[in-house]
Amino acid sequence: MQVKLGQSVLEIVEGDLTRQDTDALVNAANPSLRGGGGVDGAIHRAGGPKILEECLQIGGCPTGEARLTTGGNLKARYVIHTVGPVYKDGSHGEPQLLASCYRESLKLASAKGIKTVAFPSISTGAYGYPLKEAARIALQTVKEYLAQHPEITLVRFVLFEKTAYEEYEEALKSV
Ligand code: AR6
Repeated sequence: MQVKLGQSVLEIVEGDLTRQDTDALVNAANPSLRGGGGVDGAIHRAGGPKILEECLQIGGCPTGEARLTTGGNLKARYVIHTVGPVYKDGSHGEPQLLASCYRESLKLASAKGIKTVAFPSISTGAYGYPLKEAARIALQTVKEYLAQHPEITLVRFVLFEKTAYEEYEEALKSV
């Protein structure tokens, strides 16, 4: 499913993030930037040791912020590592921090001349963010950014599971 927002495209697909051919992939990392499971593990496995080397040089990333490395062996030239919030009950700044992940990732992309970006569903795996709410925040935040930043021509959400795709589809209809 795809929507046109001004000159940019916002789309959702079901699939594996690591296989995308966008200029950049966004990683759902943790503050250490030392790798982990889920998307993070998949990106480091597919991208090879160069990405971890660069991450260790950077040294870490606070929740809600983003850092850039090259894409190693991935098709994507860059990986933008962002750290989503661990979900407690929604009243510990989680919505603001999650929105910040998407915004800060796109700001890095704009600054680096990256035009096409693929995101996973940040925080909805190991970090436990409820999918419906996370989907709404993700799509709303990206939509607002694209309205102001036509230099980003494509944002693609790559959902690993059918249930996640369906939640994003519902959310995309309403944002
Ligand atoms: N492509 C697209 N989506 C994927 C893939 C993939 N290859 N693999 C998993 N997902 P998670 P988080 C989905 O746990 O919740 C790591 O250990 C998955 O189904 O990867 O932000 C980090 O190091 C889920 O919907 O990220 C951190 O410690 C979504 O991606 C922690 O997990 C996010 O799940 C971050 O947790």
